[in-house]
Amino acid sequence: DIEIPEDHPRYESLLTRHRIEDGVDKGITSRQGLIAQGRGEAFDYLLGEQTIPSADAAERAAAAHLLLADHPVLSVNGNVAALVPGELVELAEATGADLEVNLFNRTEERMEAIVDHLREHGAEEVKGLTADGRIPGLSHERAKVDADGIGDADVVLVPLEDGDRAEALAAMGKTELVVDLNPMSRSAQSATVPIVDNIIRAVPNITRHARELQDASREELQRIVDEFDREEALAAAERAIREGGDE
Ligand code: PTJ
Repeated sequence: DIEIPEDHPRYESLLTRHRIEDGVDKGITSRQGLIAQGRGEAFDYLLGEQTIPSADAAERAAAAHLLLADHPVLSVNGNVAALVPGELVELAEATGADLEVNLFNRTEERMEAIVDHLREHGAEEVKGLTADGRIPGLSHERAKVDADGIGDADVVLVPLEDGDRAEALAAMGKTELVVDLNPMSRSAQSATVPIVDNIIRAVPNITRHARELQDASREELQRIVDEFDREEALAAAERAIREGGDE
């Protein structure tokens, strides 16, 4: 492991980058994942590497959606598995959601490496290997899901998703919670709840909100869901990026 001094001004960013490199070495993250990470870092830098208030509101709305759902699923790709494996297991526990590995560049080796990695971080059941369901409108490999996982879900958290798949999932009528640092990406634009924040800050913050809302009534959760304004959240994020970190 490399040593990064904790007082380094960009400590978090360097640690994140190292986790992605490690993910590639372990066969978890794809090489394209490195490019995706670089793109994300640029937006995060412009946001001031912080959770802006509209992102916090989106994370609270996402927590409310997950708690209200009949069958919530957290979709895991190679970047997310490298960056926040333990944090995803905690979010799944806090909301009763399933974890499903779902890859854009699907290979059996990487599927299995990610399932093992999540188990090492405390996950019990991890879906995705059965692949007996399909997302309509996508080419074969990219369409594969578990019929009793994402196939059956009413609410799906899809972090760092490719735009085509985000749109195809939305077209299936699923409530999509998207984490993406680029508010102009098609994924963020097609989301029910676009969360413009780094996945390493977003997932723990959704969990914190979910724990806080554990005893909330369905009416209260529904009110949080209804009050969230996706257009305003996207506009606020774009303003923050253009104006340098402040909404
Ligand atoms: O592991 P696989 O095969 O499923 O592939 C995963 C990647 C991410 C390679 C694949 O989904 C892909 O190519 O995604 P894109 O089209 O590059 O989109 C990734 C989006 O996530 C971009 O808009 C980035 O800005 C954003 N992003 C990258 N890193 C982060 C991020 N958003 C939040 N947190 C990050 N750490």
